[in-house]
Amino acid sequence: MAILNVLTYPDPRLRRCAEAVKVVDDDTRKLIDDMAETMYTAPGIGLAAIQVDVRKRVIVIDVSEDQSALNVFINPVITASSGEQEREEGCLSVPGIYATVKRAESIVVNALDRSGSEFILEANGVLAVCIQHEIDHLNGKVFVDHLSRIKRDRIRKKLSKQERRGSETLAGSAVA
Ligand code: K1U
Ligand code: ZN
Repeated sequence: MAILNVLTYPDPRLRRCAEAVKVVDDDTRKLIDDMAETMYTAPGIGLAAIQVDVRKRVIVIDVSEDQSALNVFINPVITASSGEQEREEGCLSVPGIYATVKRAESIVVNALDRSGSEFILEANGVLAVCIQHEIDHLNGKVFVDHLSRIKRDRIRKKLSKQERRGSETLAGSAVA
């Protein structure tokens, strides 16, 4: 398995739309295993293939306390949604930023599993939030798009500051 590089907002590659997986084969399963390892190492509770620069409709999610319940969704489609919930979200592509987003409370999702078999899952609470967040990624959307322009601008500035500080530290340690 391998740890993949996660793209950081506002990288334009996060804006691309992922394409449906035609055949679930060993390459797809290798991608899933690498994505799961990347998510667990980060650590995070979800990851979409577009975040690791792969334009395929593949998502991994594990909202358990002990990383014991990996959910894999290939070509996921939300077929029903109801209610509303507001939760604080984070994103491995928007490091250090957390904000409250409004989403559906319950969803029904159809997808393929890692063997290519179709399944239907009814989800609510944090799992439903995470599925909606990751499907947004597959459609080129990042959670900050749900926020006001003012908040988005503030986040962009904070991230560029963080990036500048990171490169200054790197440059400093190269000299030392
Ligand atoms: O980048 C991502 O899509 C992953 C993201 C998923 C997510 C989190 C919260 C709400 C919706 C979607 C993350 O995993 S951010 C990190 C995080 O939430 C977390 C990290 C360690 C332990 C528990 C949570
Ligand atoms: Zn995300």
